[in-house]
Amino acid sequence: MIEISPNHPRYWSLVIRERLVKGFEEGYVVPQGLIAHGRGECFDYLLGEVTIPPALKAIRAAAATLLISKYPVISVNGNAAALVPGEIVRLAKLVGAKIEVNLFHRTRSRELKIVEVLRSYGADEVLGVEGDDLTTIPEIFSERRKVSLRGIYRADTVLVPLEDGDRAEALRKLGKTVIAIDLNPLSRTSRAASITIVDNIVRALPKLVEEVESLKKFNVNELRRIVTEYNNEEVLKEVINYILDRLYILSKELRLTT
Ligand code: PTJ
Repeated sequence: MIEISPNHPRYWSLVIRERLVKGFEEGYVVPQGLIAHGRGECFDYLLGEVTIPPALKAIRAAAATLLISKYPVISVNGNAAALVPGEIVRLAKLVGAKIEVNLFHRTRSRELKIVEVLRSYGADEVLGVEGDDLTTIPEIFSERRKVSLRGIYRADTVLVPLEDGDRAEALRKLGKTVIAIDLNPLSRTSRAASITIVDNIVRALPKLVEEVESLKKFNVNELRRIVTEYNNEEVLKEVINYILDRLYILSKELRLTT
């Protein structure tokens, strides 16, 4: 790992990259995960690298959904394990969710390393690893189809940070509520999910934890109302309009520095 000065104008962005590179060097982030992060960074630039108001709406709906779910599961891949392991464990404990490793590029060695990372942050149990009772969801056309009978298979709500497309659609078809975190508001995952948080996972997960903590005092009817009033299509349109407005303003203000 390189030493990054906190005075560097892109300090946080570089720190986040280093977390992924460390995960890659330790063998649980795939090279494709580094490419996926680059795509995410590009969208994050368009958002201004902040959590925008439509994302806050989605975070609130996601928190309420997790609190009223009977069997929530948090799905974890290599990038999520590298970027937000502590927040995943904290959120799981707060809402009583199971944590399941579910990989697109599945290998036994990666699974075990991700379990080890999550355990080092306090996870008691991590599902989805070979040896656990796994089954297959035939509607999913990738290694992600292997899921735990005590996890994603049984879940009423699945949180899927950093997806790759077909799974969100398949999980919806199976009647599950899908909460996605994806910086790309145009992705298939974003459009297929029940609730899409268009934000960087490193900002979204701590905010989701905070929101769960503050909504915990709400009763079930109040939480249900937050969920029913939420409209994902509208929120995705708001995100796109936010980006359009921002680009329009930037196009007027742009000055080249010398
Ligand atoms: O660990 P594995 O084997 O399960 O593989 C994980 C990757 C990420 C390689 C796999 O899921 C994949 O190929 O994903 P995609 O199809 O590249 O999709 C990743 C999505 O996440 C893209 O829409 C990115 O814009 C978005 N993204 C990338 N980094 C972040 C992000 N969204 C939120 N926060 C990020 N930090």
